[in-house]
Amino acid sequence: KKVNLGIVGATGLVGRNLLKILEERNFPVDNLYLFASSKSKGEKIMFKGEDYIVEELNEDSFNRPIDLALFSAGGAISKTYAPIAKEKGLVVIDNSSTWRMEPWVPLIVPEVNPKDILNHEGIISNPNCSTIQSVIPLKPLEEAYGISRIIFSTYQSVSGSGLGGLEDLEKGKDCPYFKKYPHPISYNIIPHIDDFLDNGYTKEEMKMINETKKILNNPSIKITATTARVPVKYGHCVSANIELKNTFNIEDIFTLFNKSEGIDVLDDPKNNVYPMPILAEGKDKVYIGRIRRDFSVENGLNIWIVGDNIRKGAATNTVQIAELFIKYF
Ligand code: 11C
Repeated sequence: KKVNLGIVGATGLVGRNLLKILEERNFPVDNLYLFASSKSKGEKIMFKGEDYIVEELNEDSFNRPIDLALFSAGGAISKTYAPIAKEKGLVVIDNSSTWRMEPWVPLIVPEVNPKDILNHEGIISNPNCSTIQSVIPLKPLEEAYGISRIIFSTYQSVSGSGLGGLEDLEKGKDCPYFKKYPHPISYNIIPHIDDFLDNGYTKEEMKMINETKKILNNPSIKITATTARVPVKYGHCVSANIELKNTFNIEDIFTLFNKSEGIDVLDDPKNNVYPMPILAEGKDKVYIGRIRRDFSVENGLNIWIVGDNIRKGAATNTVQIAELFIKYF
């Protein structure tokens, strides 16, 4: 079965990776329509050896026989245009945070909760990048032992802010202005991702808390998070401190991760083997290491999780959701 596909935000960092990954995975595209803002109108983008012209997104863009639209153009565009697309009978897979926590919107990581897609009503959300890589190892732990509490601490690369973040990293620390950050990011770490809320947390921290509960379908897990931006181009790192409900042997945790979908264990400290962004860049697996018992609490476990935020954290996960859509509908 071939799909008529629209990409909204085709010229952005995630949009370009979407096209690359659709090609790599030989996604069955029939007609392809590329949309972006007026700035990119008329740009040519090659897909499977053919040039496609980028169109400016407007209210009539979906008056076409498009089956599936992949949105990655920020929250404001998704808020306005995803309902228009849905109204016209398209199914939207949305990368923004706008629709994720709506109870009627499935929030999917294909290795974790693929069947949630069966309940979709026209909009399906792709989770936040640091959430995606974190829930992949949490799912087998939740199934085997139950999880009572998680403390997330993240170290997130500048590509999470798009092309502007990558530009800011190159500006050094003495530049008078930055596109994405309130402080220099080179030679620095900024404990501030997305806007601050009245409760003292950032939106990124609340995304990790709320999205994890939704994807694991367990609102009773206690979760807290601190998220920080680090001067790395690609690849987010997450330290997860986890309290399990039941006792465990550390050897069994290794065995569990080794047989879980989407995970590669890199854990040989004597030989300096552990996951790092430079090892995850360009890959679609999530890398787990520094697996060890937290002796300070009962049934405590520490793990270090690294993933390519643009690929598995965004574009690859979106294409995998599109593949699920083909499988189930
Ligand atoms: C970052 N996690 O690294 C963000 C980017 O809600 O999809 C993705 C924001 C989102 O800045």
